[in-house]
Amino acid sequence: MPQGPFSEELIGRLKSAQRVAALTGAGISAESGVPTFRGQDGLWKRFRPEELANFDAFLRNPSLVWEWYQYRRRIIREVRPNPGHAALAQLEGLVPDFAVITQNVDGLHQRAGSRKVIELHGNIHRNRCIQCGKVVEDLEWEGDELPHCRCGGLLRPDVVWFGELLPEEALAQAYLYTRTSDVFLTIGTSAVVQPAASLPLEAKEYGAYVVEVNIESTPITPWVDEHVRGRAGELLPKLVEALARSKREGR
Ligand code: BJW
Ligand code: ZN
Repeated sequence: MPQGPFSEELIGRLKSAQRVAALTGAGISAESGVPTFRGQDGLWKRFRPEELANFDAFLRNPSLVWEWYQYRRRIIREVRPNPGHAALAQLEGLVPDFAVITQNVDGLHQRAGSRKVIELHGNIHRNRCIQCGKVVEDLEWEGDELPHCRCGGLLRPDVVWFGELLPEEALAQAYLYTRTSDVFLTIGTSAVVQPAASLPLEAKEYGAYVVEVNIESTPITPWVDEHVRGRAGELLPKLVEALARSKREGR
């Protein structure tokens, strides 16, 4: 009989796994108070993320896009990692090789103690020059003037917008973990933004046991091995506890 919301099958597979990966999306940070992109929560001043998170929108109206990022940075600076982030940090200590592959730019996995974090969409705390590419961290900027690089180029957040390539090294690491993991968790993502959305399906093709944790169904729900419905911050600590207990009891 399953002890809690996750199957015995999953606990058994996690116990014998050599490598495990967890793909995370905005849903895992929702319980920290970071708004998600889509759904009810997803609108900022009536703009959809697709209208702001692209280079053309930035060139057309850099002030608007900067305002959106400064608004989000303020939120992220004030929130804390939640029990969902903490559980994944603990999971890293319970399996031989574990990586978080995150679409989030908020840095909350690192703040919760996860060490192997693959950031697919960059990091909101960094900026880069659109002219020379120089990376500028921890920019203290609140003024009316847009922030510029020493070379005169406009600075932009060092994140990945629609139509842009994902960072090569991060993507390579993500595919490595996707193709070699015994268990693949997909947590709090709507699974609509490519190429991240196709990683769980690719993991399955390569033989992983794929488990989705989400408060609702997504386009990949019919294809996963196990869909566990609910909040990541409530479910993931239960998963870690069940695995730790099973390891203690040597079952
Ligand atoms: C909970 C919860 C709780 C809530 N517990 N769950 C192939 C086919 C079609 C299109 C494309 C394709 N390949 C590429 C594209 C184009 C495009 C794309 O995918 N478009 C689709 C939307 C159609 N992709 C790209 O452009 C990517 N680049 C690329 O592929 O380059 C190659 C290329 C270039 C040119 C042409 C073709 C190919 C880049 C994508 C970059 C995405 N960037 C953003 C912004 C990042 C910076 C920032 O943060 O500002 O990334 S957009 C935004 O969406 C952000 C997120 O990381 C990403 C995903 O969102 P996520 O995390 O899933 O959040 P939500 O809000 O959608 O969902 C939250 C979920 O949580 C929900 O399911 C809730 O139910 C759940 N939830 N509370 C558990 N407590
Ligand atoms: Zn520059």
